[in-house]
Amino acid sequence: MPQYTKAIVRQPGKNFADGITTSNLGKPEYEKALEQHNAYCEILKRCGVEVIVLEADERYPDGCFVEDTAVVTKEVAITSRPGNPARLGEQERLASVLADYKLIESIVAPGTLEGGDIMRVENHFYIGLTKRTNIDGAKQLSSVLEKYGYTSSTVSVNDILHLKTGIAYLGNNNFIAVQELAHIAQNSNVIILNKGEEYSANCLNVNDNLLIPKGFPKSKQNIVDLGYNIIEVEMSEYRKMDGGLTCLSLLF
Ligand code: CIR
Repeated sequence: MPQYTKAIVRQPGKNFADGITTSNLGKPEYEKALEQHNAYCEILKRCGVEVIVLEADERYPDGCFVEDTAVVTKEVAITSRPGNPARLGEQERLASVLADYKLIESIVAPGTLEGGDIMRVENHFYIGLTKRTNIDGAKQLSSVLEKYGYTSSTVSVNDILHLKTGIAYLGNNNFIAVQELAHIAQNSNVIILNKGEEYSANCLNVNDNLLIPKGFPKSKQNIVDLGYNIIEVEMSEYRKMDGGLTCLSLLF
């Protein structure tokens, strides 16, 4: 797994609850979201990462989900072009921060792409084709990645927001996935999620610590059994807005 030294995060704004959601879990509470965001940043620091915190931008209620705005490798940051019009523009601030650290390439119209659809497995990138990421966006990303020596392939994702809403690569050839996406990992070891625990597909390996959302005991046990060092993270307010652990940071 890549070892990370930095993370960019953006705080939720007071209008966080006005973002896009399909979850039916009720309105998130701003103060609680902020608390959970601070705790998330502290956990990243504990994992050895310097955290660059951007202030909220109230033009974008979903702006804390920074993962969707770029794909970052050792050599390059490819800024995305969000597929939901309400999020278009979020990538600009992130591009200006990333430019201090990386070469910048960009996805351009008519391509759309959100970082939540991109799953890196060693030097290969799976690109989920969803309502947010189209074929044009996938092709653009693929050709930039190829320039830097990475391979990629597309996967169709139906009825799930982003590819990584339903699958995560844990490292060491282990995946966790909802049943519908388990085929992606057919030559690997896959933990297939129990009904009701689907949200825990979105896990995050940070420098060999495995961050998992709090409240999913079966997934937790299955991951512990694989020998990972687990850190449970309270995500209740972000879950209400369809966001998971990976969405809250851009790691590099
Ligand atoms: C959205 O619908 O765009 C946000 N409410 C949630 C984005 C979550 N991001 C992610 O899964 N990478």
